[in-house]
Amino acid sequence: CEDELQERFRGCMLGAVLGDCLGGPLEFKNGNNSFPFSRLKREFRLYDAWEPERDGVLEFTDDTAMARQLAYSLLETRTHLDPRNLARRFVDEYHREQGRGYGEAVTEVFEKLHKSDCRDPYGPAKEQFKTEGSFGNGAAMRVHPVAMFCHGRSRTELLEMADASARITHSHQLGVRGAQLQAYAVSMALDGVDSKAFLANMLELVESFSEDPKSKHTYRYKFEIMRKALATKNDDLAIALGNGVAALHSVPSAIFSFLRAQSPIEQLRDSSRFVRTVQLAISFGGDTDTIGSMAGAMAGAYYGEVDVPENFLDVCEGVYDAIKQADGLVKLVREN
Ligand code: 8NA
Ligand code: MG
Ligand code: MG
Ligand code: MG
Repeated sequence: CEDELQERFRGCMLGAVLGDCLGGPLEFKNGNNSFPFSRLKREFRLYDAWEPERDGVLEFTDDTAMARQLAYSLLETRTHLDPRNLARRFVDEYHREQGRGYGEAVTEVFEKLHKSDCRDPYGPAKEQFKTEGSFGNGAAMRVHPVAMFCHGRSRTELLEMADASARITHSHQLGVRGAQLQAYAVSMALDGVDSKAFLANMLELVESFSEDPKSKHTYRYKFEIMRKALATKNDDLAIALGNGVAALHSVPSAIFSFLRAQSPIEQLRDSSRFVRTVQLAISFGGDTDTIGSMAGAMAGAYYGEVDVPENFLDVCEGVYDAIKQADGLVKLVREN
């Protein structure tokens, strides 16, 4: 494909949907434990012989449901993020399809936003968990459209928009920082930044969280584990990095999967680079759809649509909408 931007934007949107759909069936299916690669290979072999008429489709979950609304909101407002527009979209989407597997607490935010007609789009999220706010990964899992929208803009703008999109549902700093880290990671993947500079930049961003020592120290700790594991080619990091629904215990795991899978993994040697990223991410176990989706967004952005095997387009729900949204965002970025 001669249009590199379109290639990367499509890869990003597709990668997120596929990671969500492919990770969905395994979400917490081994308790909090990881999966051996052999299990992933077995699972993925089913998809090679998939027949939609017989096998149906793997449905996307809340991760994609919310990312789609974020993309649609940006495509509608065009020049900026309008928090009330986005809040309304999240609420309407939730009421249309409540069974998408939303986090247990975030539905309270939707109900309160609905009752107040989203007058204060940030108000209800601040009341979560006795006003502590949610530190779940729900703000990070949907943030990749922000990275696409901010392509070519400054990092400050990117981080501000990630923050503004996050706080509609997540006001805990660890949840907001998770969204900013994921947005920055996707943005660097879209720019094709190599793994060494990528990791150095991520660490530099974490060090800049100086007003927020808890996020700085906890995320820094994760990146230090990651750096050592990448140097030793250690793949088994589910316990050290985490696989849970907290942003702190899933965003670093997705970033690790993206970086580690840039080098060959012996047991996944038959998979393309994109596929082995998603397989490694899902092998973490626990919150597999979300770790898979976040890693998929990065890998798709980095390798492009060309690296996404075509057979998955028949397996997963929502892929054609994802392609259309990516094309809309390409057009928007070129106009802005
Ligand atoms: P959320 O805001 O409800 O947070 C998710 C969970 O994290 C909460 O239900 C709590 O258990 C915990 N949590 C968050 N903040 C705090 C806090 N301050 N104190 C104590 N506990 C806290 O929803 P979200 O949007 O962040 O959740 C995203 C995740 O939930 C994704 O993985 C998504 O796929 C979904 N998910 C759904 C299911 C399901 O079967 N319905 C299972 C796992 C994950
Ligand atoms: Mg192409
Ligand atoms: Mg989900
Ligand atoms: Mg999940």
